[in-house]
Amino acid sequence: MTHERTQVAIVGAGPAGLTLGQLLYRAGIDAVVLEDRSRDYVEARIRAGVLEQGTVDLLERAGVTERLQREGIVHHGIYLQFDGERHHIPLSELTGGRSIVIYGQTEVVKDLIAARLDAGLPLRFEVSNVAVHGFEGGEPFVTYEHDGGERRLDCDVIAGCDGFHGVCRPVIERVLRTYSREYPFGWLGILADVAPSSDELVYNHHARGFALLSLRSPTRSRLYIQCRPDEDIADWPDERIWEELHARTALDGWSLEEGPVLEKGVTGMRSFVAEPMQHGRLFLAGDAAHIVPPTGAKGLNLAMHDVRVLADALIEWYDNGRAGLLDSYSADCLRRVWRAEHFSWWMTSMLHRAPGGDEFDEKLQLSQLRYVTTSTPAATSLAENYVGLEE
Ligand code: FAS
Ligand code: PHB
Repeated sequence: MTHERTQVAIVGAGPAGLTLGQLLYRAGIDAVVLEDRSRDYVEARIRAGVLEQGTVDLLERAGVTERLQREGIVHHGIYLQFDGERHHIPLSELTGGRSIVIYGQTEVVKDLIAARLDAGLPLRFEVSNVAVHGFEGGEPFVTYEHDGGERRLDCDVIAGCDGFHGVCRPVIERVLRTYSREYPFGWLGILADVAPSSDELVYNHHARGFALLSLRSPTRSRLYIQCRPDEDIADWPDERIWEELHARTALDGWSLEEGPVLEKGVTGMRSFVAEPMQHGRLFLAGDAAHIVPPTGAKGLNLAMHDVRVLADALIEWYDNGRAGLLDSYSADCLRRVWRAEHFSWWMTSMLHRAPGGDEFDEKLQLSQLRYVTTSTPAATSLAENYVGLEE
């Protein structure tokens, strides 16, 4: 078994792990990033598309926004559509100028990987049998296999950035309290080679189910429809998907443009939080600690907030020997986690047709939608959560 030492061992090369590695590097703190999938696999995963300004600012601090500044699309509002009407929520007007940036998580990950490899920093893909040890006794280390050999990585701290299905949260299961809600529906998402048919995102409430019109670039659309969580994508030929999208987004005087479907998939939906997000020298960040339904566009942005808090805490610890921010890491993250959990649940409940829901449910949803689109205080509440609450 080969031995190696670093300051911070980062498990997972998703946006959380990669951004943490970059922030630590720029602060002169060594880290090793371990990823069990291949680079191609990680870079091909299509996930989030909406970046809060805080996320863009953090990526700027990480030094990886050269392409984002060129290709990112700034949006100042979204639409809510229901009862045959499309209403604009002027996000920037309601939040003193804050906006969102449309830039795929896939692109964020590609930029972070390129930056790390260009700097010659350790990022190991296709590792296996990762296990974390010693984090309760102050001498943490990670064991794993790579290139056919067994490895041991000694460190001061382990950052569990390995997502919902990773290995870091399970090892502290006994000290965790978890909170979760499974939703009786999921999203079927497509990436289509066609210009978006609307200038900003459109969240559609419809009797047949929710639909979302989003985008990835001026020539590439990202669209979703609510579906059963166990939907078999093989049952959804492109024609059926477009038919459902037309039905759920129809609006007088407007039409949805179709195009070649480049990618399609079904993702389930859950709300989940594990408390606390730290134990000894193990710190959980991102989806390893919490999951939100994507309706509020919070998952990626929440992961980035965790990583900012953790990076600042580690820098304080290494530079000044003070552990205060590390000790309060979990509490400092969970305030924002629960705000995002509530907002994501609220957006999801307002816009999706729950199987078995009745007319009373629908009337409540329509009342909420009408209130949010006609009351400035109500619209402001949605807007400030959507663009990301200021620290
Ligand atoms: P990730 O899951 O992104 O990264 C964890 C990394 O750890 C992965 O690369 C994984 O391969 C690796 N890993 C796992 N186990 C490991 C092990 N044992 N050893 C080493 N590495 C290991 N959010 C939005 O805001 N909007 C959306 O539309 C949206 N859509 C989504 C669709 C899907 C299908 C999914 C699953 C999530 C979606 N999300 C969305 C949420 C998503 O963007 C996450 O919030 C974001 O990826 C969180 O980043 P990380 O915490 O880095 O976790
Ligand atoms: C996306 O573009 O993938 C997207 C946008 C907004 C959401 C969820 C997903 O709420």
